[in-house]
Amino acid sequence: MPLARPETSDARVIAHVDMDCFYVQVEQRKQPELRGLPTAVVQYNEWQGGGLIAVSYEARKCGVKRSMRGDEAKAACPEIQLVQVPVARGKADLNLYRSAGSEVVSILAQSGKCERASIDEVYLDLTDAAESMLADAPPESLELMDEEVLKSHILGLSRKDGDDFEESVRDWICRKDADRRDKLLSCGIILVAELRKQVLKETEFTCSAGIAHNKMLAKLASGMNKPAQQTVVPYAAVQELLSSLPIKKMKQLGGKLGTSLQTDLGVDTVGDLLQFSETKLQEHYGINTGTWLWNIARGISGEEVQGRLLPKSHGSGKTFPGPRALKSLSNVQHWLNQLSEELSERLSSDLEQNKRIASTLTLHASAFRSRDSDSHKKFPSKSCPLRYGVTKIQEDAFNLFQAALREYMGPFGSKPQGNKQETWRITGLSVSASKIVDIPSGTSSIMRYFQSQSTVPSRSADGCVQDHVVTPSASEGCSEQISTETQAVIPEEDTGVTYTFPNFETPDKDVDLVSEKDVVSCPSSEATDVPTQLESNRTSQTKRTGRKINNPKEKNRGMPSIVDIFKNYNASPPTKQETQEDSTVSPSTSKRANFSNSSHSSEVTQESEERRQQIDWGYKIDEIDQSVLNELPVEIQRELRRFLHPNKRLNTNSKSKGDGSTSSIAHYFPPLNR
Ligand code: TTP
Repeated sequence: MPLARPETSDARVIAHVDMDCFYVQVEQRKQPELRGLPTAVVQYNEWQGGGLIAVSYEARKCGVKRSMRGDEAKAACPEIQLVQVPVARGKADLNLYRSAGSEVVSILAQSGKCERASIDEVYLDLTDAAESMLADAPPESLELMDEEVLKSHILGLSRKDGDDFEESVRDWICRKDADRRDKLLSCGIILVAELRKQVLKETEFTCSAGIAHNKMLAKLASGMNKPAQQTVVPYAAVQELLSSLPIKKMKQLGGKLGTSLQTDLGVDTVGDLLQFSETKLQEHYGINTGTWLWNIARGISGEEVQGRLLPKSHGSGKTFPGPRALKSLSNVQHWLNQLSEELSERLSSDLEQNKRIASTLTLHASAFRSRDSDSHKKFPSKSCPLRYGVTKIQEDAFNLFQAALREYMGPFGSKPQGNKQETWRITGLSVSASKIVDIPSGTSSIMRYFQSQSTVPSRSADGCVQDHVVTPSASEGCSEQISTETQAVIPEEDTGVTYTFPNFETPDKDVDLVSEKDVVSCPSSEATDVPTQLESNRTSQTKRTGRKINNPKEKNRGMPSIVDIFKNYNASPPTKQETQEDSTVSPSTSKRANFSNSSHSSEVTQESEERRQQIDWGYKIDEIDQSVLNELPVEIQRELRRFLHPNKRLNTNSKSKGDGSTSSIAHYFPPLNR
C-alpha cells in the first residue's frame, strides 16, 4: 500500500541526539586512563559483582551486555574495567550523570527548540536554522564539507559497487534537483554534525543522532548507527525503514498495546499495520489510538518538540531484588525516608534554581505476596498533593504506601490463610513528584517582600551569607555542586529496554509518572524542613560558582529558602493548649493542617483564626501589600485573599469546606517547625 503524503510535518527538520554509553563516558572523563578500555558501570550491589547498567562499545565487542552481572562480565572479558555508580543514602546517586547530561543540553539548546527527553537524550527542532541555511548558504554552495557530515548514513541511498561512500553522501546532500524537504534535511545533516562536534569539544562526550522530518523517525534513526554517527531518514526511505521494524520497538508500543496488536491482529512489524484501514484500527482501539496507529504506520507523527530543558517530574527509587526484598513496615519506612530525602533535595533545588513547584507526590512499589494465587496483582500506585519539606514528604510517602498495601493485600492482609498470616515482600520502591509548574514570573518580588521583613542575614560556617531569600544569586553562592536540572526518574522514551520499575536504579529519564493512579488524601504533619540544595540547572553556573560546602551541617541544611523566612517570623511559640492539641489530634487534624484547611472547622472563630495566623506565620497577614499578591500562583492568591478580607473570612471558610484545598500556600511553603 502506498504511503499517504504527510501534509504538515514533512518539511520540518527534527534531530534526536542520544549520548553513547553515557554513564561510561562520564566515568571515563573522570578517569581518562579508562578511555579506550572495555569498561562498564556497575550498580551498587555486592551480589555477583553488581548489575551492569552501562557498557562501553569496546566491552560490547567482547560480548559484554547490560543484562550481565559484574562477575559474568569479567568472565566474558577479563580485562574489563568495572566502575561503581556513586552511592548516597545506600542507593545509586545519579547526580554526576544528570549534571553531565545538562552540560550537553546547554550546548544543544543554543541551536533551536530543544526538548530534554531523558538523562542523555534530546530532541531538537532545527527547522528554522535549516531554512536560514538553505536561504543563505545552501549545501551545494559549500566548497568544503566536514568529514563528520560526509560520514552520515542516509537511509535508502543507493550506491553502486565501488562508489566512494563519502562522495555518495556529498552528492546526495548537494543535489540541486532535490525537493525542498530533502534540501532542508541536507541542511539538518550539516547542522547536526556541527553540533555533535561542539558537544565533543566542550564536554568530551560523543553522541549519535537521527535526523528526520519528525520526532518518531529521528528517534528510530539515532540508534541505528552507534557510536558517534548520525543517520538520516529522507521521506522516500520511510516505508522501507518501517516495513521490517518490529512493532514493539516503536515508542509506546512496547507494552500492552503492542502485545494486543501482535496477538489480536497478527501485526509483527510496523509495516504489517498498513493492511488495516483507519476504521478497522479505530474499531479495535478507539478513534484516537486507531488514527494514531494508522499514522505511525505511514511515518506520520505530528508530535512537536517541546521547548523543555527541565524534566517533567522528579523521582527517586530503589529495587530490592531476591533476598533483599523488604518484608517489614519499618524497613519500608526506612527506605521511603531515604528516597523522600533525595526527592526533597531535588524539589528544593528546582524551586530555588528554576522557580518551579511540583504539586503531586506519587508512590510506586513492586511487590509479591506469599502463597500468592494472584501473582500478577500489581501493587497500586498512590498519589496525593505534595507538601514541601522532607519530613512531610516522608510522612506522606509512608501513608501512601500503607494505603496501597491495604489495597494490595485486600481482605487477606488481616485474615490468616490456614495457619499462617499472608505476608508481603517489596521488591521496588519509588517516590516521585510531578505536575511541575513555573512560579509565575515576578514572584521573586514577593520573595523580596519577605526579605525586606527579615532579620540580619546570618552567615554560615563556610562564609556563605544566608540571606533568607530564594534568589538565584543566593543559591549560587553556596551551592554544593551546581549541576543541571534534576533527575527524572523514569524513562519517557521506550528505549527498547523493559523498565519493570521506573527509576529504580535505571536510567534517569523523564516521564509523567502520574497516570492511572489512585488519589488518596494525606494527613498533614507538623514538622517543617529546610529544603536543601544539591543541584541547579545551569551548567555554566557550575563553572562559575560551583563552590563546595565543607560543613556537613550546612550541606544537610541546604540553601536559604522561603521557609527560613517564616522561621524568622516565629515570634510566638505555640501555647500550651496548642501543644496539647498537637499531641492529641490525629495528624490530619493537626494545627498546620488546620491552617491550610482552616475552612474545614466550623467551630473556628474569626478571632482564633487570626490568632493562629499570627502564631503560624509570625506576622500579620492583614499587613501584606495586596499588589504583591498578584505575583503569586492563582491558588495561593485565592487563599491569601480570603484572609485579607476579614469580613469574608468566616464565610469563605465555610464555603471552601468541600474544595479539598489541595493547593494551599501551606502546601507550598509550610510555616513553622514545631
Ligand atoms: P541508554 O541511552 O539506554 O544507553 P547508553 O547510553 O548506556 O548506551 P547507548 O550508546 O546504547 O545509548 O541509557 C543511558 C544511561 O542510562 C546509561 O548509560 C545508563 C543508564 N541506564 C540505567 O541505569 N539502567 C538501564 O536499564 C538503562 C537502559 C540505562
